[in-house]
Amino acid sequence: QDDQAPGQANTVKGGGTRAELAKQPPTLQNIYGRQHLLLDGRWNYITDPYETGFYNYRRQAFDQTGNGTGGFFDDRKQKDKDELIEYSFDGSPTLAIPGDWNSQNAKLENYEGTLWMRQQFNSAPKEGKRYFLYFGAVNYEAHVYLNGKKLGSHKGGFTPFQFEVTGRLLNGQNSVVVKADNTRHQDDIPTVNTDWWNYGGITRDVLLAETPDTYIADYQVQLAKGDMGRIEGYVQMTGAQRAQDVTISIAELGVKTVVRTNAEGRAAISIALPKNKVRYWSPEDPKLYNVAIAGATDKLNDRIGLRTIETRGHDILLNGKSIFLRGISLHDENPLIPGRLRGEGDMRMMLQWAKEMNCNYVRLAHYPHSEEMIKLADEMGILVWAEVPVYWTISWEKPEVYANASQQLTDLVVRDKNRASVIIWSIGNETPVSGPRNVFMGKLADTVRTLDKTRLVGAALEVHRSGSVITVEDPLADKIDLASFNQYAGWYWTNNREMNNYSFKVDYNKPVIVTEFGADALGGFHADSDTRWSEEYQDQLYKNTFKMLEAIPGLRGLTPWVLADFRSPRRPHPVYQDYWNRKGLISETGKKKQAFYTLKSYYDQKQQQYK
Ligand code: GCB
Repeated sequence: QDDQAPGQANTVKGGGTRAELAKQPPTLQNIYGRQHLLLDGRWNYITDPYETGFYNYRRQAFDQTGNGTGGFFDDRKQKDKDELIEYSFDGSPTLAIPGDWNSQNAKLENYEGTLWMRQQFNSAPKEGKRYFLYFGAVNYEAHVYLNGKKLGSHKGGFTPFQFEVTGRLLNGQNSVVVKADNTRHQDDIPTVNTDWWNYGGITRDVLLAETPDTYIADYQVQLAKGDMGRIEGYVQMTGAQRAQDVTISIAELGVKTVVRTNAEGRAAISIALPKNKVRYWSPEDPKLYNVAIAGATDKLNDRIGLRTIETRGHDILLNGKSIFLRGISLHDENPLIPGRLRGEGDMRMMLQWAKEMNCNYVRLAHYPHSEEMIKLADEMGILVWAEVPVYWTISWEKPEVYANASQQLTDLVVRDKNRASVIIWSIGNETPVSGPRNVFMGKLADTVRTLDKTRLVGAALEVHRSGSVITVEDPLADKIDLASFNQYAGWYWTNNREMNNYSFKVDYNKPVIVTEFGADALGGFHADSDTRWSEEYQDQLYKNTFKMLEAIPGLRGLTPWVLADFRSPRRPHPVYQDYWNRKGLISETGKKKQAFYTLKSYYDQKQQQYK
């Protein structure tokens, strides 16, 4: 082999440099509402544990040394019979995208590293249109190339990102290549240690979106905080003609407002709603209105629910009325065909299970779930706690780690801010109290409030025991809107008999939300209620927990852990776990465990109480 000469900075068609590429406009609001081509389907892939397709043998990155030099992103095909090329996407196996790789090939079940994926598609780019390559999520680090040219990279496994590809699409066949790497690192978000499977790959939709030259980049259309009579928000245009008139209308309500965007393309929106006409969004009546946003150069439609959410003392007020959050936690994972939820069918199954338990609320743990899931929650009338993977022991003191967490939180809020179902932004789970952690989490709380003033801010805190009293002592509790915590009495400490000697003391004048409790039960394993892993043990633990929780005056909701069994590398017990976390109320074969019905009847009572 030859040494590769260190090349110059990679310039892209149209003269843009990588630095310019970094200044991409924010991800498109309402991606599914746009003209688009789905690039889902079968993608060819190459497993590359040594990153041979990314670095030359001197460990220099090919995309730094110039194009056409050996990187797999070149997607080269042998032309002459004496030509040496040691890879080929043609003839390589395929994966269904969206989809994690771990669950599609037994050899990849535990794979953590680099996989290259390629899709070919046809396009006929039009004059005067702009094009964006949009990824719903890639876990964890993605490098993206179009027709051999690097578009950029992205870190974070659960949030969307995009690259503008105007001027770079070929008329005819195009090749998009993604290098995805799900290697865990201490300084990532999440960090090395999680209780869930590290599913790698392109786990959500890939879209090629088309917009006019000047387009609606972003908007917010939601009720003003605590004001059921007024919509407040903004619209953001991007492009040469960004100062223009934009009309926002809700025909069904007879509402129409025209705003003029300023030189930055932005205009505030404030719309008075007609009295006594609005059907407010709620789990009982998940009414969505067609909202049309139309400028001179672009128009978009969205379906938006109108509701307010506030707290007053211990109460959570939805549209001014006190509610109880009858919830359940869930992962973005299908227990029946293990792997990430692949699409609407899988998602509907999960939310439907929650509804069968009489839930009006879900905690989408422990990272942003897909945009489709949130839209389904809007449609099905399920309130949502949305979270970022600031989980357990993050590197609290590193600015770049904070920047990553804050970016993921920002991307989540940007994406879902028009969804009525989302009522709580959670900034993390079970993060251990310390000075640096308090600063980090406190900043996240401030950040999320600057991004969205209308929703509640939560975090799953931890409890402490002193004698037989369980308390929450966490300075972060002062910065958030809820006294929200996980607790595992009867499972990680004490047992079904002893847990009854404990009681809660939660001294916050805020709604108390128990974000987790639970016990593992192997579906179909029956024994007495003192026998660990049995359905009876889990069921008894739920009954004991309800008794304890009922004594908390401010209790306004719970999301037991967890809706369905899910895979976890941390759960090796050969008989009871087999690398599954068994705290599901539904087993990996879809069978409801006893505690499912116990929780349902508790929720039936709560529903009556809060009628
Ligand atoms: C927790 C975590 C959750 C785990 C669960 C468990 O506290 O928040 O991610 O899966 O406990 O089963 O231990």
